[in-house]
Amino acid sequence: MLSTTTFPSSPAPCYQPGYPSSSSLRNLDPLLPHSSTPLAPVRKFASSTPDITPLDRSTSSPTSTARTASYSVQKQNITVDPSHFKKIRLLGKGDVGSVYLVQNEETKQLYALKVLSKKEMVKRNKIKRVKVEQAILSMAHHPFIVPLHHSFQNKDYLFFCLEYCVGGEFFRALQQRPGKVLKEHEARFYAAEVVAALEYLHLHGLIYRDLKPENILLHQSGHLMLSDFDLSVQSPTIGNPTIVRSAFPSLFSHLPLLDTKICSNVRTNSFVGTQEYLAPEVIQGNGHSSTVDWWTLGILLYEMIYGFTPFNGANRNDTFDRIMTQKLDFPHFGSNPYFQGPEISHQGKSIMRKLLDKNENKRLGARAGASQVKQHAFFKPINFALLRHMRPPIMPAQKAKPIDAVHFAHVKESVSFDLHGSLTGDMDMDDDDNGGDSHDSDREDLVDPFADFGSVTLIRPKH
Ligand code: ISQ
Repeated sequence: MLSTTTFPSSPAPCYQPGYPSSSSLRNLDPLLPHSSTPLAPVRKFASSTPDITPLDRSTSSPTSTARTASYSVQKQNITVDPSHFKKIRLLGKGDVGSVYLVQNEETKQLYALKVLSKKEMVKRNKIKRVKVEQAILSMAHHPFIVPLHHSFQNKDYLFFCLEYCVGGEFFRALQQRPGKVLKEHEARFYAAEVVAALEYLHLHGLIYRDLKPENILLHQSGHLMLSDFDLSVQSPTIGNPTIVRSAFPSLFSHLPLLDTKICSNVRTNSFVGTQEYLAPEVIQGNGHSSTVDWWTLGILLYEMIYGFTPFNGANRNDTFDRIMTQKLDFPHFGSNPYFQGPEISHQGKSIMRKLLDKNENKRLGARAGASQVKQHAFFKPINFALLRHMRPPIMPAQKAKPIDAVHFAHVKESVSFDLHGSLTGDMDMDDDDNGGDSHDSDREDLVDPFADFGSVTLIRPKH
């Protein structure tokens, strides 16, 4: 039995992130209905309609403070445009754009510049999604979320100028480990950082929805950073966190829990995510809530420890079948020649079992959100308040020069994108259809759908 006390005002979570002003985060559209069955045969699925309306970020003064606490992000209307940057190399390509390593010509600071083609976004019905992504990135201020420094646009493209994460994709770092696995204590460290980031997002009424190694970057410090918010969704109303007390305190849960689940108390029907990471309720399509993020954390933890995901099948339907019905199995490490340590602990298996409960209402985190997850015995060795000061298990090679981007795959740029020129250079987009996202783009000529994608500069303290 639980008793619930409403928290009097927004408390500071463990990283004192500062809170969005109520007006900046609450003017969101109601959720839109489910729209994307049948499923398209692609790895990542997205419904054709994003679930939220971008936040109103209009600023009347040259500098405005988006949040109230001392950790607030300050916004400035400094005019930044592509001519301020020199392109160094292509870091990655997606379906509507590319990410370049760029250098600010004046300050010599390196950034990751995400360049999105307006034409492609209109074609794939991603207009609202990109505005939502901008809203989230410019609001977020957390050590494990990639910081946005500037966003701006020109006639053909939208630009997100993001912190450059020298360590590259976590996915690649995992691939390079012997046996493509981490030791349990290493996996625990990264899982804890993910929990901290998800806690922050949930407190702000956001569901991340696309947790996977490909969306995690490694900062120069070795700490991870979540990137890519284009599938995230925000609750139309943000509840205040509450205190939950258990009537039957156990050894590990004698303290009251801060219920952050209530902050992102939203159910959405859109079908998004990456096949192997999809939660059963997402596949079912009857709506899902922030507990999908705890399911994906379970899959991530499993993949970090065992080197593969637990329900991967021969094809999409087989994978979905397994997610819906297959019991969670733990392989024996005897079969992995690279594994030299002890078996996975009882606590390790227990947290994976509880995160991967097919019943979303029984899943770890369903009762009180992140605080409940943090209280699991698996995280006992973790001091969440000091996480960012702990030494990460994988440190990007400190000898390598950041500008050499040694932790990124060499992606060939088939058509050179000219940051300084007329900017009519056509970026090479993948041809895959993203979950039935495409639609007729004739409307594009009538109104500029990106007119309200404002230029913004965020004053960030150095990491
Ligand atoms: C930051 N650093 C390197 C690569 C990136 C890709 C996408 C978003 C941010 C990034």
